Amino acid sequence: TTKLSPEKLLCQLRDRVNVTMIHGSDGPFNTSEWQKYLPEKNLSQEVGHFRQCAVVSSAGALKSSHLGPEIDTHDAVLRFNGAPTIGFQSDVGEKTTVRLVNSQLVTVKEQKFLTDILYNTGILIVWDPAPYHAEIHQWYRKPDYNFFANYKEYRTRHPKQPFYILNPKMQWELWDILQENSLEDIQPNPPSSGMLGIVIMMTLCDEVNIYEFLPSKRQTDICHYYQKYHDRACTMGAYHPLLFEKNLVKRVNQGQNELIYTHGKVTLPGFRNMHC
Ligand code: NCC
Repeated sequence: TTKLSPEKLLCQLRDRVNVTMIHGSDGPFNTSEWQKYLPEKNLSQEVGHFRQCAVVSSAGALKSSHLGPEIDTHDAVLRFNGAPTIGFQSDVGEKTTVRLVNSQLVTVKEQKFLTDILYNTGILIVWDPAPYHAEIHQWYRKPDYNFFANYKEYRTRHPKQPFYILNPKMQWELWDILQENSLEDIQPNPPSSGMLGIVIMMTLCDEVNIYEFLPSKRQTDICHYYQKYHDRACTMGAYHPLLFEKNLVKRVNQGQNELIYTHGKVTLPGFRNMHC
């Protein structure tokens, strides 16, 4: 493999990763039953387009970062899964524009997805690990977590809150690019929510600042900024090819390297700002 320039790599991401949400016209969702639940507007019709966006990882290294005010200056902020803002504003900010959640969180009862008010702010997007390049019908019959019933229940309870299902083909289009640009064979599991969220925001924003995805000097074994749980795999990856995701993001970073160390901050261009 020859090493692509950062510009070429960014163009590959733009041109090969189709970021789309399931729409009522996509079989097997093109039934009258599903029309009641899926949002009518597509994501970019719903939100328009943003100038500067922030993606906030859930890493323990955000603790005591004091990055909250900087994060809140962005036009839109993406957060993941159950990552809270209340009680952590000074480190992670208080704005939530989009929240990307995995299907396990939506499905497993203990996670309280249906009842925790944390999820009632912003636009929700759920994704589920699909088999490698599976056809959408095949995935629909056998999702990794069967989140469809809880998706419908949430939509019934909060019909006004936009809530999308990420088209599962995106994860493997992205995975192929990760694999092609890595020297080793990477595990055949989909990218983390973090990496998916970064690419989603690149479609909506002129510029994307990512916080504590590449760890700063505050790097720690503490998994999340909001929990006491210790596990190095949270930062390095086990199931998800997290290390390879981070290497790729490092390669295309347009910000100063020093800002990775001090702020855990990386800057990527939005797709519309790229000349391929
Ligand atoms: O932990 P998680 O991820 O919710 O974190 C969101 C994203 O932040 C980045 N991250 C997180 C912690 C850390 N120390 N370093 C990081 O870089 C990663 O990019 C990560 O994707 C997920 O990706 O959906 C994940 O979800 C959790 C868990 O399901 C949810 O938090 C809901 O409880 C997974 N953990 C477990 O299943 C135990 C995690 O593997 C991946």
